[in-house]
Amino acid sequence: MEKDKRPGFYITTPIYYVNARPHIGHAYTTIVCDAIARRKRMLGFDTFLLTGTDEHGQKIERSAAAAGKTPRQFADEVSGLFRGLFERMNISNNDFIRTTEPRHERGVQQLFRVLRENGYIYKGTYTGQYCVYDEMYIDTAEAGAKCPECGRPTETVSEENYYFKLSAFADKLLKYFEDHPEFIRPETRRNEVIAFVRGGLRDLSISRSTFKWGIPVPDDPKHIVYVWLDALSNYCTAVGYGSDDPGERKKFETYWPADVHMIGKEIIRFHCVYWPAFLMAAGLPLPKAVIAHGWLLFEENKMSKSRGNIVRAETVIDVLGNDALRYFLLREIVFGQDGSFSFDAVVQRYNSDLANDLGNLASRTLTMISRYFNGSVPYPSPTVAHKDADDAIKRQAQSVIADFAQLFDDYQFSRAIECAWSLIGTVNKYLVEQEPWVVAEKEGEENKSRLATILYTAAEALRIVTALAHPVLPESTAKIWHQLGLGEISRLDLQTLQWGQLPLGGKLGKVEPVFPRADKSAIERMQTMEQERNAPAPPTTTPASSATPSTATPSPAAPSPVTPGAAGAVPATVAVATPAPAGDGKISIDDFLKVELRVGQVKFAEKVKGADKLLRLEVDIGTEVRQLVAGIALAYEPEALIGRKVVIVANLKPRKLRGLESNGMIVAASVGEDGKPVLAGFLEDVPVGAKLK
Ligand code: ME8
Repeated sequence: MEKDKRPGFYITTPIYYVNARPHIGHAYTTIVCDAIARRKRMLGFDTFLLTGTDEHGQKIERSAAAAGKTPRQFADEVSGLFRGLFERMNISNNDFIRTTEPRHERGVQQLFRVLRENGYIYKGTYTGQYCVYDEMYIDTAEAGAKCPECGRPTETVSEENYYFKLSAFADKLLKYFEDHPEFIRPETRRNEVIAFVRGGLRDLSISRSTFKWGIPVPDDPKHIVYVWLDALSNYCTAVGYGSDDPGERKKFETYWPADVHMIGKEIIRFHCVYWPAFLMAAGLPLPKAVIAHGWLLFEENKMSKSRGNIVRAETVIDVLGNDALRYFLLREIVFGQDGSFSFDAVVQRYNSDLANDLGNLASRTLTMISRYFNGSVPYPSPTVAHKDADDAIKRQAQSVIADFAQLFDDYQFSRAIECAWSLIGTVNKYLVEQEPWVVAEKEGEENKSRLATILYTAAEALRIVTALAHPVLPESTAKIWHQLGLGEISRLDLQTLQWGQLPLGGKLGKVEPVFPRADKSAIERMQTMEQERNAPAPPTTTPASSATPSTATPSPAAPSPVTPGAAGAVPATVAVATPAPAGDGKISIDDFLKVELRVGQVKFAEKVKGADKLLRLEVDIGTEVRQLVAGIALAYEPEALIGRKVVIVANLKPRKLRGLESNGMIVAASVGEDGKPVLAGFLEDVPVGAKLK
């Protein structure tokens, strides 16, 4: 086979932990990489997009145990959820690596051997703190200290380990950062990493010996390889590192070093200090860039499985489609910074930018060409019916092609999209001003020519915007491309894109609306889907603990392949018992006392219209009567609740559900396979308003 002459481009997402199911944060990084990869392919690069799952380590071992599964069963299930989601999202990854695959395990052992042979590994004893949640050694912390990254309690470990001579790399790393200013982006992260390295590097323990779920250290299988050395190696093992197969070796030569490792900002140290040091020690080239983006926030906090404030990508996709989610994340979030996610904002963006701007431009332009020119792209008139306004569109389109490229390739996705949409705005305005529908009513050749010019101009601008937006909106732009009569959009060569390539006389495809408007109910539908998916609690996790009513602290170790504990995500429905927090599973009494639990009495109860699982309750809590919306309708008839004493979490922020304000949570156990809620109560009589402590 002849060698592929195209330039290569290798981009990676982080590999995601399988301790809980995917959420929009994971979808975000993956979508960003997918959009970049699609554009690179359209520019003629031999592009390789890698994603996958990180399946070893103490966190996963514990999560699996809590779910009553073997680590492998557990990892298979959750990894399958990630893979399934990415397929559904139409992610164009070339491979999906799992760290439990033999090809990866072989590669990690190979790397370990090379590091040892090169003299960078020695045996020692680590006694110090470890954060299981971050899978990170905190060797500066005292016993009992909290993790400086996540605030969870660290655990003291004392074990014989293999150490990596990280301290030998401080100067080399600093020199590398200086010589390659483009290695870490954005600049703020680069400065952070430089400051960290300047502060001094200690040798790093790279094996564990007190648990089993990992890759055995070669020639010393009592030890397993530290999960971050294991995980980071995926970027090499996925493209053939450690394989004897000539085809795989060739692949490694072709794609390594990676062009971009895309990550969230919280894992920058692993990627910009440990990983380059491992690679230097192994004599392998370093990736060309590590790009750290900000966090998606939901209700002002980082969206994370441990907080329980997650939103699933499927919810948005079910209601508005893949492209709506992609568009929102790339347009609304300023890449590199933290940005808020809300259902209202997604629907607003969808309606204004997709349904209104792009959707309108496509449907009115193509419908008029169908109506007035029998569905064939009309010939613009170069002379008689030509106006300055037409030239202005052409000029803007040419500069948008250049500006979009510059902004997008500089990771300024939001500005790149804004730039393309400025052309849509201009053309929509042009149509309003040129009034082709009025021109069409007039007799004579000149008017016919004028109409042809206007519609050609609009269609050509539409073609250009569609081509540029394809990496962002792969599904809908493919439809518009077909409607323009242009066939498969993926075959387009973006490098040669310019004004004037729309074939004259070309026959349009069937014209259909691409972005049906979303009405207000879309927001409610998404909110309800999230609530219903969250509450009741997951049945498959810890049946033993689910019998005990609790205040539903979402657990960092919440090991559910289904959903972490409900209440963190839906503070207004029903508090259900969830597994204990990670670490040593303890919270302080002060933490507990922050939760105000009170006895309340149900005064009124009714079903919430259109929501099978929700009841609206009015509950007397001694000082006032509160309205609550609770997800208990499948387990309790409203009438049966009136007069009943219940336990309420009284100091939660109010929240709207189905348009109703909910002021607090009702406490229930989650029982059985389907997590049926069972309300907490008392055997003795208790006064309304009494506090629980
Ligand atoms: O850290 N906003 O896996 P992980 C934006 N296995 N991005 C988010 C996000 C949020 N709220 N939440 C998650 C790990 N992400 C390791 C990585 S790589 C060799 C090993 C995205 O499951 C973001 O990319 O905790 C973040 O870095 C990654 O998911 C963390 O996923």
